[in-house]
Amino acid sequence: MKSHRAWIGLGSNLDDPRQHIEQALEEIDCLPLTCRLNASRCYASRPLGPQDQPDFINAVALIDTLLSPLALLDQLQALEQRHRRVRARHWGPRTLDLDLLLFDDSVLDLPRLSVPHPELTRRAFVVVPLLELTPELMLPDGRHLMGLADTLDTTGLAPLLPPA
Ligand code: PH2
Ligand code: MG
Ligand code: MG
Repeated sequence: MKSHRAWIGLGSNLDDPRQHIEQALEEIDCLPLTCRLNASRCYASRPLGPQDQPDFINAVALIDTLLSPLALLDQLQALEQRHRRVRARHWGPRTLDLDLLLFDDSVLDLPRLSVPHPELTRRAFVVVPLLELTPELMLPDGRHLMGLADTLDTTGLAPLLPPA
């Protein structure tokens, strides 16, 4: 069976966000048929969207998996549920958001899942940790992610020190 490389974006801005992210990184490593190869540092970031919500903690994980994209999505959504995520407001606060950013060189446009993540290249809190993990990363359309990073506003994005 062929294994796949996938990049997952993590975000949290409720109930001790750093703890949600650190725990989710461990849980991702324990998903079936999956191992986590690497993770970026955690970053503090200003909210994109509604401003009357706390700052986010964001990170990106790189995994190796035998799961299909939709099976992986099911696992990620189950993990969000375990963190008691409530889907209330669009782009509103959340305990844990897990976004499938990239899956090999796949381009998918399914009712439940678009890959690459449609907002990926517009979000500094995704692009900066992605580049930290994979500086040479090329998108399925052949563009180098590094070349896009210069165009992004990184105000309010700051790496955190590793946990003690
Ligand atoms: N996620 C959102 C909306 N806004 N802002 C930041 N800084 N980080 C996020 O992860 C984020 C956001 C919806 O997914
Ligand atoms: Mg998201
Ligand atoms: Mg999401």
